[in-house]
Amino acid sequence: MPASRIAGRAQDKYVLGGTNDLPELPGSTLIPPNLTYSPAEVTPMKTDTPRPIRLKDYQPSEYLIDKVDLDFRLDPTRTRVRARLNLRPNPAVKAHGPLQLDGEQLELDEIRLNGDDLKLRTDYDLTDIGLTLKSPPQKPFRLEIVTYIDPHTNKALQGLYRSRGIYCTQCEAHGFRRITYFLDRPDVLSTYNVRIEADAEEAPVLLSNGNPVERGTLQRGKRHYAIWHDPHPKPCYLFALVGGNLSSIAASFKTMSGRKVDLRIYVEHGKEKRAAWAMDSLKRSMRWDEKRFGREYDLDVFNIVAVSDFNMGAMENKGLNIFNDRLILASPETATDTIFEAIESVVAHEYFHNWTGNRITCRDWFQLCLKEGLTVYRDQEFSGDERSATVQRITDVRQLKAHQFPEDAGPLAHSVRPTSYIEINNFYTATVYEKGAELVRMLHTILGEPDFRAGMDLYFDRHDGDAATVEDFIACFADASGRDLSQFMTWYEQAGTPQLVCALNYDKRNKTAELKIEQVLAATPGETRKMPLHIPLRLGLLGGNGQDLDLILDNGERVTDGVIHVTRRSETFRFLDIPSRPVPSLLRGFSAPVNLTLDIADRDLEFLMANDRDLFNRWQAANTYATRTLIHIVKALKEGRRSARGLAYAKALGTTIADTGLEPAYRAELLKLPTQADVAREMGQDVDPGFIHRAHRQLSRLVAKTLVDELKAIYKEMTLDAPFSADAQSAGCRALRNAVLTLLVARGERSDITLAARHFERATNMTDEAHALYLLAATSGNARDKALDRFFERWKNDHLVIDTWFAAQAISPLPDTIKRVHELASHPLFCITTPNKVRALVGNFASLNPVQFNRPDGAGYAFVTEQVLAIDRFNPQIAARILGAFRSWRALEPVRKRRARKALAKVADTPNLSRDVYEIVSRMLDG
Ligand code: 0A1
Ligand code: ZN
Repeated sequence: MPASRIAGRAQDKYVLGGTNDLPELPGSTLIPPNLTYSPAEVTPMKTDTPRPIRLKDYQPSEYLIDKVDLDFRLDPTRTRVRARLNLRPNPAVKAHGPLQLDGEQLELDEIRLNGDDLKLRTDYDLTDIGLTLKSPPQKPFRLEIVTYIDPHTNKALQGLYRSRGIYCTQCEAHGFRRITYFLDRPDVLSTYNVRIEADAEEAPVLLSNGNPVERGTLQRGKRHYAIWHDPHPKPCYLFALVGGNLSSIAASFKTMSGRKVDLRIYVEHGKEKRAAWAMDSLKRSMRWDEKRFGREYDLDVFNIVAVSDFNMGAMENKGLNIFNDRLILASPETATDTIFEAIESVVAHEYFHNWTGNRITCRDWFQLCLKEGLTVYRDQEFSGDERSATVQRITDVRQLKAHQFPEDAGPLAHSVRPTSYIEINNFYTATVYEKGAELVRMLHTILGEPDFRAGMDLYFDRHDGDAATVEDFIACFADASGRDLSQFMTWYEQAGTPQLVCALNYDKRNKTAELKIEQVLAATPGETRKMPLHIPLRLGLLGGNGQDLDLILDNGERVTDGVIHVTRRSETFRFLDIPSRPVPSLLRGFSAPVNLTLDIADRDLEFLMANDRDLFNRWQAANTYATRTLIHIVKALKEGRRSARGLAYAKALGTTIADTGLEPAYRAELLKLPTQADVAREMGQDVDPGFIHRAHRQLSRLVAKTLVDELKAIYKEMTLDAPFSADAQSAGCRALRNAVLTLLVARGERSDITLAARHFERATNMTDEAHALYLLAATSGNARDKALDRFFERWKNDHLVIDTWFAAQAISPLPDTIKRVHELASHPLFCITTPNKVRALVGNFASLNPVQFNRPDGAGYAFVTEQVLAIDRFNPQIAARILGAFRSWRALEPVRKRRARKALAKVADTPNLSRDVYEIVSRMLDG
């Protein structure tokens, strides 16, 4: 399994991490201390069956908080938080009842209203989910609340917690309620003043959102404080605080209007050099947003902090982004090219949120795609501009299909804008992020660049400072372009991947080609009736010598930009003046997130692989051909036959990759066969991962044997002497060489293993080293053990790099992997409370090792569910996410399906599940 499959997983880029840490706690299934303490006067809520929250029940807040003053006294186990809130009844709401503030895991110490102490039960009530002020004043008032919190015990990593001694916060979506009692909802926007006081030695760096105002020392330098002011009203999920002993690198940026912004990235001492690429990426992102979207940065400083314990990839807190350190720290020796790319795109993503998410935020959490889909679209465009747009599109589509398509086809399917949830943390999904981005991309395709840009400008203008909805967003494009986008809204409301069934018929006599298109919209959980969608279909018809024919419809219209608009369930487009039978190139650039069905002959795919001027579709033709071949081999294996298929595909592939006019990164994409998961997804039912694995090996070997001379020549040609550079060109050469190595190792000759071992030994960068390690870890024999031992010895003191060692063993298809993952779960460097470690071992095993996770004996399922239940006791968000690996269980063949159901049922029957795991497992079993 190539390294890129590990690190570049789509939504994981933003929402996951993947590497980490010297352990804070040794051992695997060590359960950290119980986190839920109930302060004496709290009435526990009855929370047996969690209740869903529904979009249709949205009501604006009855009260608003205009100004927030926070005063923190940092202490590892007893941090004191004093909040002074300026509240008022919301004039947009008629009736104002009691004030219900959210609050969890808090110890209330003081509460005053306009300076007067309040009395429990007389003036307010307290439960373990909040505080209710019984009769708040019906005019502006001040509330002062003092709470105590325990950052050290907080292993849920929401609210204020400690990561390797650094105090940090994570407030999206509901972390702020673990800091103080508050209206923890995104449509309550406030300005913040924050004072942080701490021990000067323990936390010399004290950061919060906005601009620095003041610093000072106390107790003769033993303690100190910092004051920050954020002038931009924001919801509390964007609040952040960091305190700790950190080092930093600095740079500055001059904005388009000439303002100077101080940029700083904070990292562990000794890691400063590894932050250079992130800083470079930040500066390029800032410039790009000015040029492409006219968006300028709006504070005097922009800070980024890298921490080791983080549930997701990174977080866009206003002026103070907090990152999983895996997505900041990179040097050629320690990080793969995939990580370099991920850093570039996630740094950009978080920065772009400043406008799409922060200046304009979401009215409620159902609108999550408003900020996430749009921001992913923006970061994909940035990466495409910085690198090869075609290769970027190929990798984005691969990821979409690998993660979002299975989600949309299984029990966890939901619309891009969901209508109900039990736990919002379960909705940071590929559907909201990646499909959300595809919807914005389709808007661009439908409207064209000028109208799309006008719509974006209008959105920024009209909604700056607002908490907006998807309707608000779409209205801007409708208003700016004069187009009716009402049908387009269905994309946000309807789950499931549409199937686009196409057939092309050529009429020789009339010289016309007729394209029949049908939208098939299968039912998804809770949604049986589906409406037809507006699908922009970019296409070309290729003439005999490979040129694109003019597309003239029978109404006389010329299809100028190659896009036709499918809006009905069933539709026919007739093209005139087609001289001979054309070869269709449909869904160019993947113009819509649909499954295309087209009865196309192998020879036409070969023709497209050689001639399509749309390079995305040239790759797609190769991919379709490979998938088709693999499925054929799987079927033959199931029937106990040998399939002779594959040679024609291998030869066509040889011809295409011989075109040295194509850039190396693109040729690398061509050489990567569809993954086993791709094949499983395409098969859709009665999936037997064992047969798929065998078919995959068979085809890889055939391709390698057929093209061995060409592959060896490419390997040699791509072995560069030049010093390392992270640029796209050099990374492309490494990717091509590594893709070749993958195939050669699949050939399985002793000399190929020796080549991989040499690749490993001589590697001068982590891209090559990790790639060879993954390949060797999947083989049996001495070379494997030697490489794993060498890697361990070299990197055991680097908490990020060592995760590759865990991952390589977790994804090895060898039968003893199950035993090994059990052992590794007790390894001294494994730490169950560190999300990157859990992802490296358990997450990768569950989602990137189809044969061993889906062992027919059920041992893979048992390992994962045991880990999930252990993790659920302290970090429900991570537990639920790992459990998501079961999302396609219903598509499995009967034996495995039974085992998977049993494993899930065992989880469902466990008492005291978190809301997170409860929701995922119930949907998985019901849907
Ligand atoms: N908004 C972040 C992702 C994120 C979401 C939730 C988190 O904690 C529950 C943390 C980060 C992004 O899109 O980058
Ligand atoms: Zn985001």
